[in-house]
Amino acid sequence: MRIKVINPNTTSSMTEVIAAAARAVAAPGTEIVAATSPMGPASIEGHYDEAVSVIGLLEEVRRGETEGADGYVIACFGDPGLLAVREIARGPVLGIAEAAMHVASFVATGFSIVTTLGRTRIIAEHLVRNYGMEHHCRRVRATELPVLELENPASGARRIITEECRRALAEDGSGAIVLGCAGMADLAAHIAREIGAPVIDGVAAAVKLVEALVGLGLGTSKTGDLAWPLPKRYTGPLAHLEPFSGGSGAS
Ligand code: 5HY
Repeated sequence: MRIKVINPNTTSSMTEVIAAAARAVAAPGTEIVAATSPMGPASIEGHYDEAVSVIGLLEEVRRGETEGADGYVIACFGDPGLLAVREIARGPVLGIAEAAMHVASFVATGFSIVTTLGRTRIIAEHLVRNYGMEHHCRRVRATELPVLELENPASGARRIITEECRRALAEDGSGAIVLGCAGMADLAAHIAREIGAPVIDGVAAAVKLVEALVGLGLGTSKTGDLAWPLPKRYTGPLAHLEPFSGGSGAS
């Protein structure tokens, strides 16, 4: 099977971290196609960044539909454009936040999310409610680390995130940690060893869940709100994103 893992920001070095985490858990026979959004923000750290990032993401999914992708992973913790992507995809589509929260709820009654900037905390809190995870998510914590500082060795990111995870276990009554950024994908194993509790990276979790869904022969339902977008005229610089009248969003 072929799983397309898309980084909705435009920072290719971050896509490399994401791709390595995805390939590390992919089953034999699963091909990981990693893609960086061709346009938009270098990092996603708020509602505006998220909104603009969706266009590049949709471009990559439309391309994936012509490349025979069997499933998709949206590798950004805000799960930007999740439902829009599901409308134009045949195969299953998972956001890393959704995947990580569900996996965490399988291994602990309560989990904490440790994310980057405080201003993005609300985005994670909205997703907790959207996914019905209020009974499991004990707290969303921020480290005030900008997304792109995660890959800067001088930022102390690994130490700062590890200490915040340790505090979460001690103070939130949580039994597991969900890492709140795709750029943290390479830290999960180290932090789990350090704090002695499950640490869930959403990229890895989403890859395994997409594999499971494809293995079950399941794709995105085309009955109801996730049916193909209705054909209509699109104008201006986004005219090429016009829904394809034959059904799929792929032209
Ligand atoms: C992410 N931003 O996973 C989110 C994390 C965040 O560019 N990739 C980003 O801080 O919301």
